Amino acid sequence: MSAEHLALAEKFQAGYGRPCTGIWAAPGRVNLIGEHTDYNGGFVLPFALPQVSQVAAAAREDRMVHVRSLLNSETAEFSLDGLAPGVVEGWAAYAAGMLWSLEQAGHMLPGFDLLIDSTVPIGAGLSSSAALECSVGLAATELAGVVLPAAELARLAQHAENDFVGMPCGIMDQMASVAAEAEHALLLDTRSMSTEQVPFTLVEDGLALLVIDSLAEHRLVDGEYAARRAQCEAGARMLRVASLRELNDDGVTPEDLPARLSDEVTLRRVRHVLTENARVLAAREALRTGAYAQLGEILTASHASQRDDFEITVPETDTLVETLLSAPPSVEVQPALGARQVGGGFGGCVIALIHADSFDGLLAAVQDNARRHGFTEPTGFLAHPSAGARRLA
Ligand code: GAF
Repeated sequence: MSAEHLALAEKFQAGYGRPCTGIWAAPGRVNLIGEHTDYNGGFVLPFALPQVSQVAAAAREDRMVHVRSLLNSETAEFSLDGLAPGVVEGWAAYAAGMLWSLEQAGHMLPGFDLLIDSTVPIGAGLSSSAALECSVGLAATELAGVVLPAAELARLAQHAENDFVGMPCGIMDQMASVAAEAEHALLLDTRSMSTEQVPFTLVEDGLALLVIDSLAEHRLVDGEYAARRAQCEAGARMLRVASLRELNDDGVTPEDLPARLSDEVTLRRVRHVLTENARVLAAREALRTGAYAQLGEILTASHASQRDDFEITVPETDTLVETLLSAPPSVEVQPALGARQVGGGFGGCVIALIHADSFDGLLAAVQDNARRHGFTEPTGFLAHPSAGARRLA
């Protein structure tokens, strides 16, 4: 057991007065591309971060669940009997919702003692909540002797978030957390649920994927995400398709849309989804062939579409993207090849495809620029495609 896992196991022992049975982890994710396509039956291309939610766990003899977080030192206690949406709220709802969802699907569980820790930045659009759900789901199923395919665990985690927490998300984050592989991005067709592991190693080409947290407020359990989803569903109804993805299958082009949609806002929302699906497939091709300049352009086009058509960017993230793309080339710093806001929107993180040796210079440039705009100074790190959910000890 690594020193870090040992420390978590010791804290479990100290808090619960008995040893944990094991430690499980599930990662946060960066979505390389494919934003707001997952609930439209479309394509996404996320990869898993090394940052994970970890849970030390042991089953109990009764049906009580004790869940404690090292992030805020809070403990929630509830019984699996009578567990229903609204009974547990706040951060613990993600853990409770996962257990509720498993039981709803017919998997009887014992009670648990759970100790949670996480290195996934919270509220940054990097799926800290999916990581929490999936780590708890993995621990609970293994301790209960329930064997589930990864996609089913992801579906139940999504069900927890949709119907227990009340966030109408798609399935991308949970699938990335359970099914991603190291050194790969995960191409997911959210309609068929088929997956393809796309090799994603930039290191040998001297490139890197920079993640910058704008630290602009990012809240998904609010009306805007649900409003976008409702607008997409309304667009699909107007176009008489089961999901907007069908437009891609039918070879519909953005130029075809004005004749078929009279409402201007709906047209722009639909155009984002249509073009974003095409960008995901183009990005996969660019990764396959090592066409990184093209990949950069695709990422930047995704940002423009999120800003102009889907209207989910904020001044902080727009400024970050502009700064990353326009940093004057110098001996030390080359501008990013492409950049975009990532995740549900309205703040959170921006990713950029960069020359690895420009990391320090670009980070300094965006921090400096944010200060001048009166924005919170952003933080940044290089993201390495990492493994999906797993047992650690
Ligand atoms: C959030 C949701 F949880 C995902 O399902 C997805 O829709 C994403 O926003 C936008 O692409 O992360």
